[in-house]
Amino acid sequence: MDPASPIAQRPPTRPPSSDSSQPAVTPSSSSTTSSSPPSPAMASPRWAALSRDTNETSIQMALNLDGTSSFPPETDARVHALIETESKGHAAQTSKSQTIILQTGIGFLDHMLHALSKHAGWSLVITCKGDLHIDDHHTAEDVCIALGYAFHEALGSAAGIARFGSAYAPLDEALSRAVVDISNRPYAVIELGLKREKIGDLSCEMIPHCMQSFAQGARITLHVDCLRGFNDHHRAESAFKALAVAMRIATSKVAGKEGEIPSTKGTLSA
Ligand SMILES: [Mn+2]
Repeated sequence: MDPASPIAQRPPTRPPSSDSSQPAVTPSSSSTTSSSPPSPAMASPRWAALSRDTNETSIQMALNLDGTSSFPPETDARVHALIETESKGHAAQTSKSQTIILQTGIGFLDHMLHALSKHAGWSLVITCKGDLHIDDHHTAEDVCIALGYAFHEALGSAAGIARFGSAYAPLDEALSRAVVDISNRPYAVIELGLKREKIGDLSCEMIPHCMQSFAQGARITLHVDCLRGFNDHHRAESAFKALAVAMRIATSKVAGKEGEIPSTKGTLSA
C-alpha cells in the first residue's frame, strides 16, 4: 500500500479545526455534524472509521481513542456485523470499557494489535481479508498503515493533548522502550533485535515494519527499542505494550490546556 494514496470510500472530511492541523488527504471522521469547532465541554468523539479495498487487501476498521463501545456512524457494515457476532459469542477481547475485535487473518498480528489497543485504552475493531496465499506482507503493512490513518483522523486536532509520551514495558525477561511525539512529522526508528524468521504466521521482519507503517500513517515520530530479552515473542509484545502506554500518555488531555496547541510554533500542521 502506498502511504500517500488516499483512502477509498471516505465521506467528507470533518470541519476545519482551529489549528488547521488537518492535512488535505486524510481519512475522514466523522464525528460530528456541527460546523462549529468542538468546545472542551462538548468535545468531539475521538473516533474514526475506515474502509479500504484493493486487489491485495480488503480492510474495514473502526477506532475510538477513548475506548467505550461507540464508533462513528459511517462505520462499515462488516465491522458492525463482526461486533454483533462477537458480542453473542466469544468476545474475549471486549471489556466493560473497551471493544476490541481483531481479525486480520494473522494471529500474531492480532495479538500485537490487541496489546496495543488494550494498553492504549482504545476500542478497535479490524477485519481484513488479505492475500495471505502470497505471504503476510501486504496484510500486515496495509493494516498498520490504515490503523495509522485511523489514528490520525480520530485524534483530529492536537490541541490540549500532552503530545509527547514515553514508556517502558517489560514482559518477563524482555524490556522495551517507546518514545512518541504526536508531531505531524512521520519518522520511525524501530530496533527490536528479533532473531527468528517468524512468530506464528507473522514474519519477524514485518514487526518493526508494522510500527514504521503505523507511524507513517499516523504522522507521528516514533522510536521503539527492545533493550533486552531472549524470547522473540516477549520482545515483540513488550515493544507493542510500550508503544501502547506511550501513545496513551501522548494523547492524554492536559487539564488547563484545553484548546492550546502544544508547540512553540503554535501549529503542528507545518
Ligand atoms: Mn503473548
